[in-house]
Amino acid sequence: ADSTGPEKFSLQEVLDTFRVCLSEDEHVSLEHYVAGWRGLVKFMNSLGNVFTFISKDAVSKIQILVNFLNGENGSHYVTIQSMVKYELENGLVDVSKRGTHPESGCRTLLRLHRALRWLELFLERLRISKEDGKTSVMCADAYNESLSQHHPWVIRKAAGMAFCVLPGRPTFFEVMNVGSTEKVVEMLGEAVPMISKVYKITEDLYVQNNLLELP
Ligand code: 1Q0
Repeated sequence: ADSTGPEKFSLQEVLDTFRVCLSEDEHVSLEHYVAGWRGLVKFMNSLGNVFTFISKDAVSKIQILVNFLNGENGSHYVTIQSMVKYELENGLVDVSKRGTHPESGCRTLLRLHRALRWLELFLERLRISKEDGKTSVMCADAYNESLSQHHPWVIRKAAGMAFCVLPGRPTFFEVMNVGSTEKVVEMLGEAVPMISKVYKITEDLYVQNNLLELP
């Protein structure tokens, strides 16, 4: 099935994608990582038009990575580990300032990686929230603690406005399409550690290769 289609979002599906993206030896499959993001974008789009400015950027980053995957050097892009090795060894990354490789796989993935940290923090807040918890506050707190540090003022401002119109916790849980509140909470309890594992492996890889500040 086309994962960008309008069919109903299911958190379970996204969860499964992030699960299979990790191999036993802790390699992260780029194809599945990207598929996980597609699922998240689908979720965002089902929340309404206000969020398309956010999902648009994610979509274009996903597309850049898909193009590498399907390109003539696709075999080097099977895992994020092989991508990093290949791009660095072949001088395909603008390391300190933008130059001839403004859209390397490494810098593109870094943007999604930073957003994944936001997601991890947000989902954990959602998991432990009470019935009357405000998603806008959870979302903003998670953002301020992570992704916002990489965004200029204008984007922080726009993100802040988007958070204000986020639907409430009940709608949110409903769109996840998992079932009762208890079920959602249970599923989040599975999702968060998994996402955080993928995050940690990527983070370690980027630290080792000194890639956390790619322009
Ligand atoms: C549901 C509410 C979503 C709130 C998302 C928080 C992020 C808000 C800020 C995003 C602004 C994006 C505008 C563009 C930013 C770029 O400048 C920036 C840097 O890229 P570059 O090329 O200029 O260096 N791009 C990024 O930082 C990438 C940001 C991608 C954000 C994608 C967030 C999509 C998240 C969707 C998941 C929502 C699902 C929540 C619950 C799911 C339950 C399983």
